[in-house]
Amino acid sequence: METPAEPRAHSADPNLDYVYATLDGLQRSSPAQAEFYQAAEDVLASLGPELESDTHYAKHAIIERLVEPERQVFFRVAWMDDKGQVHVNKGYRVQFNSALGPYKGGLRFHPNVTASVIKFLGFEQIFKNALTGLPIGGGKGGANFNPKGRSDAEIMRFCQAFMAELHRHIGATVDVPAGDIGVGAREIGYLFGYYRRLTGRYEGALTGKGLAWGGSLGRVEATGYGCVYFAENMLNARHESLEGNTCLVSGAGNVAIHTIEKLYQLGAIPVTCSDSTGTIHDHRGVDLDLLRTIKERDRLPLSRYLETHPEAEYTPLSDYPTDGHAVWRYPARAAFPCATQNELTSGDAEALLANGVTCISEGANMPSTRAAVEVFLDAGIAYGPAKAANAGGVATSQLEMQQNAGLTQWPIDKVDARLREIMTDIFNRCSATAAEFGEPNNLSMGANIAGFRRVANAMIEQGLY
Ligand code: NDP
Ligand code: 2IT
Repeated sequence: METPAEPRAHSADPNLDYVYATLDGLQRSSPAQAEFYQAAEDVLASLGPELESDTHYAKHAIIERLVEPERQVFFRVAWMDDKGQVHVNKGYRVQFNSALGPYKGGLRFHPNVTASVIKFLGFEQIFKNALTGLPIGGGKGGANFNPKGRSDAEIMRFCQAFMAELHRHIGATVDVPAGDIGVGAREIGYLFGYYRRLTGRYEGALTGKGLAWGGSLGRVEATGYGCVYFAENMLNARHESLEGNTCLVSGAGNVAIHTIEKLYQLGAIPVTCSDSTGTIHDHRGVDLDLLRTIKERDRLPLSRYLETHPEAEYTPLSDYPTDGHAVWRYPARAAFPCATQNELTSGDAEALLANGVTCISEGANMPSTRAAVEVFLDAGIAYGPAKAANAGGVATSQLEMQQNAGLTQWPIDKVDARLREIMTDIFNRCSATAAEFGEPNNLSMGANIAGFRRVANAMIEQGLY
């Protein structure tokens, strides 16, 4: 995998000196946090034109305050497996910024979780949540726990041990976690059950809940559907559409599955999916029912797909040991990275362009390396950065919070209509902001500046805290 670009110590733009001085400071105070540094550099390096037009941000030390989480909780999670063996994992909740509302963001259970990974996700979440236009701050949490191969009873004991500490720090108007990699409906159920037991409160302290106990219709689908709605917005602005077009999707989890489902509904043909073991290419279109059986019901590796469809192509992950991933090496019109961070390198980006891709909509968080993003922006294709394109999940989580606060449940049509509306608003916000600076196609810059403005102004208006 490509490593993040080395930071530039100085730049030709004097407004970026403030930015790079902050990034240098960050590298000294938070060494060895490559993912966090990458996310911070992506946002901060876009801010030059905004800092030039509005100089009061420096006086308020907004950049320095934004990169420092308001609070970080690191805790031990000790739990017992089915054989009576005790295990210890590291638990995290980073409460990054609450200027716009209660901290909001998912929990990730994956063995590669570190403080850096949680901080990058929490930092991204601040701007993503701001872009939704809804009253939610930014946070993220998780653990370096590997759920693979664990029984339901082990997952339950782990979730209970995790919540034994987390419950002190969350609440419906304080901090509202949800799912992310390795945390789906099953885990949210165990976490919510234990939160209730510990606090005695039946309240919306988590989102992604079951439909019978406070969940919102449409939340499970929202990130994937929203990511496709965002692509549709980008293409419509270019007088194009997804209908009839071949699409590449990576991942085989919640976001990938619902991206594939919505692509089919809109008449597109998704031909790939991938997991941590390899990639499937099925030129007639991915068999969605089979994918769900293998990954959602049975939790098995994707190679099982070949047992039903031996004519599909399977490439093990190990076939791409250095720069790139098989999933990005097929002809298509649009691509939807929906697995994990830095899964799409500059080599992949070049291959996508060469194979006819003109639209990228990021379902995963920070799936493209900085070098890959440069390739997309230089080519002028429709590029929807994660913090805009995958905001439909957290936006629908906020709709769940609204329903919980009103002790009600909305019909699916209402939730889906709101989701479509929110994704269009985000697209319009990003492109209008980018247009202010003469680069209407640069949605990355538009997303970063639009998100930054909303948070920064709220921080200034609320005084020093
Ligand atoms: P899931 O756990 O449901 O699925 C994750 C998928 O990505 C799995 O197919 C998994 O493979 C694969 N994957 C995970 N880590 C790696 C890795 N290191 N290398 C290769 N493949 C990997 O998670 P989600 O679908 O919820 O999340 C996917 C992405 O979307 C993440 O970046 C997440 O942050 C982002 N996201 C999720 C939202 C949500 O609402 N769930 C909202 C916004 C963004 P395997 O099955 O082998 O483990
Ligand atoms: O990255 C994300 O936006 C999520 N994992 C969803 C967060 C949420 O609170 O719904």
